[in-house]
Order: sequence, then C-alpha cells, then structure tokens
Amino acid sequence: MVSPVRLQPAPDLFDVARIRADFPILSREVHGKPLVFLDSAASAQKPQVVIDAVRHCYEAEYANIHRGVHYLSETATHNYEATREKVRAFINARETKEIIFVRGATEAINLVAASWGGANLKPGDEILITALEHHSNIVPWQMIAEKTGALVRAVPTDETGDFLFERFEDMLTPRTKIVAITHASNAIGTVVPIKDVVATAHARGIPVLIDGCQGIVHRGVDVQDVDCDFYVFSAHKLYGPSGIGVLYGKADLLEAMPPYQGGGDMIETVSIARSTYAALPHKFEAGTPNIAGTVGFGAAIDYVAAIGHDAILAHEDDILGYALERLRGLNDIQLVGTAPERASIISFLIDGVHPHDSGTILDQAGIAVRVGHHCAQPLMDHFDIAGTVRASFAVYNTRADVDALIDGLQDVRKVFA
Ligand code: 7TS
Repeated sequence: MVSPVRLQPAPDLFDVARIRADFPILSREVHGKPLVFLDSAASAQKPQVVIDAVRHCYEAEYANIHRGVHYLSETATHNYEATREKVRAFINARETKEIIFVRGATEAINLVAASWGGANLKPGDEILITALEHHSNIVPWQMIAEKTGALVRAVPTDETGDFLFERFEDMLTPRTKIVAITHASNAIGTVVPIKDVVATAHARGIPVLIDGCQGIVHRGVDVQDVDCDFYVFSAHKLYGPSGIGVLYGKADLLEAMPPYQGGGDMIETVSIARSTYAALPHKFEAGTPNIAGTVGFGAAIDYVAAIGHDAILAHEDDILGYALERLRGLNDIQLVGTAPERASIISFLIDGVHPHDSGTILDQAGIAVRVGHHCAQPLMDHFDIAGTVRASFAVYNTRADVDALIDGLQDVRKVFA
C-alpha cells in the first residue's frame, strides 16, 4: 500500500454525505463490495427526486400531451412545458421557444447538421470542429458534408490535450460556415473557453454550436452571455433520465431552419398536397416525446440548481485535485490529457496493462470506470493509443472513492507484476 498523500482537508461547501443519501443506487454493492461509481461522464446516477417524479408521472399524471381537452392530458402538457421553462431559466435563454426537446445531444447535433447544414452548406464550404470532439460532434457533420460537398476540418490539439486558440483562429477561413465545438472533453476533461471561441467566430460572421454534454454538468452555461448560436446537452448526464435532451438555438436561426422530422405535433395544417408547420418549438418536436422523462428532467434541473454550479465546481475540483495528487504518487501511471483547465474527468494508462484488463479488475472491487476510446477515436489517434481508463467524478463522489480507486489500481499492478 502506498500511503495517502497529505492534502488540505476538503472544503466544507456542501454536505456530500447528504447528497449521497439522495442517490439510492450508491448504497448498493457490486460483486459483494460497496459500489464506487466513477463513470458519471457516460451517464450520471439519479437522485430520488428524479425517480419519484418519473414514477409520479406514470402513477398519477400520465396522458399524451398537446392533444386532449381532458384533465390528464392538460396536466401532462403543463408538466412537460414546465420543464421547458426550467431549462430556459437554467441556461438563461431568452425565450422558451428556443428550447427544443430532443432524444439527447446526439439527436440535437444531427438535427442542426441536417436542417441548418442541409439548408446552408455548399460544395467547398468548411465545418470547423476540433480533435477533442465526441463522435456525435463529428459523424453528423461528416454525413452532411458528404451530402452537400462541404468539408470537415478539425483544430488539432497538443501533447496536453489542450484547446489551441491560435490554431483555431488560423483555421477560420472565408469558407468556414459553422464552428461545432465541445464545451468540455468527455475523454480527458479539457475545458474550452467557449465565450472567446464564439466572439472570435462571430467577428467573422460564423455561427457556433457548442456540445454542452459535459460542460452543462461541470460548469453550467449562460447562453446569452456566451452568445452561442446552438447549445446541446443530454439530461442523463445531468442526473436526469435518458432519452431526453435539449437543443437550444437562437430563435431567428431556428425559425429559418426547415423541420428535421415530419409527423404529428409539428404541423399547423396538413393536406395530401402539402403541409404547413407549427411555430417554434413544436416545429422540431414531431411525434409523442419522452413525457415522463421530461418531467424527471425538470426535477433534475431543480436538484442541480438547488446545489448550484459554484458548489459543484468547488467540490469536483477538490476531488479532481486529490485524485491527481494520488495518481501522481504511483510511478507507473501515465495521465492522458493534462490541459490546465479541466472538468473532473481523468484519463490514464497503467504501464504494460491494457485498459480493459484494468477495468475488469477494478470492477471486481466494485469500482465502475469506463475503458476504451470513449467515443473520441480521433483524440486517441492523436495520443497514439487505443484507449484509456477513465475515472469521472460527480457531485456524489468523495475522496474515499479516490482512495478506493488507488487501492484498486494496486490490485491491478499486483495481478500484472
Ligand atoms: N458529446 C459529449 C461531450 C459527450 O460526452 C457525449 C456522451 C455525447 C456528446 C453524446 O451524448 P448522448 O447523450 O447523445 O449519447 N458521452 C459519453 C461518454 O463519455 N461515455 O459514454 C457516453
């Protein structure tokens, strides 16, 4: 056993024991060991208030929305639309019609690429992304590029995995028609200075889409302050249900975009010859949505907003700093991604051990980490590796979880010694 590094005690900003008590799954065991959940970047666990909200919807307030004159339909519609207002306030959008409910970030990016890209991209135009992106902010752009003759270019990163601002500026050309960039890397945690990115692109008249999947969780966003044109995220990483997420878009851009999918709820009139479309936000919400999930999402926003991003950031920074100190105490660990500003996500490799083997041995100790390429293969290619072990920390993680990880890593080293 390596003795723990002595660090300052954790700041007493919020009561993590009380937070943990809100998440029923955290008290279960896995393989006979207390669960240590370090995979929240993939999907966060759910507090009781979210579980209760979903359950209450089905038990007492469920019907299809925007349809009936009956009590339950009106109640369900009210609850669904109440979440839209909660999202608006949470990200400080101007109007609720700028909040489009989608399946998740992936669907949101596909929507913008297909609808905005289909209407605006021409052969030779350039879509500028970065080497830090998740596949869902790469592939939809490649698909629309193939259809329109546009080209996807990516701002490279350096050996620390940082965002390179000057390279970004250099790669903006008169042909650049949109910038699509992550707020924070899911694979290595790098935080991108999105406000400066937007200001720089806007100075050249280029709109910007921000993939906020990780950023919304670890930093939060004020879309009016950042002035981004689109901001997308999934509820399930923000302690809400899966199958529901948000496309925020500036109203004038969304108004000008054609619908992405056709069907019920997105029309004004339909005849066999032609149809006219509903106003925002419904134009982009064809079909019966994830009603209970949206209600649960509202509860998740209330939960996160009550804690507040300042407290979340302080807590997660403490855990991140502690984890980095302890990992650096192990001499055979290579950190992958060491940019100065990082969200509470750590990627690393143990010398001579395949990430999958590390993950399997950690799992036997009840420790859940993600291993592999983290849907960021271009970033793995940049580091010339196939994948990493990733530990991601959320509001409910503690220094004791980090200690458990370090002990688990000693087990890995023993097996491979
Ligand atoms: N963008 C980022 C930055 C992400 O982290 C993810 C999911 C997505 C987009 C896609 O989100 P979805 O909800 O539509 O699937 N990230 C991860 C991850 O890191 N491990 O599993 C999923």
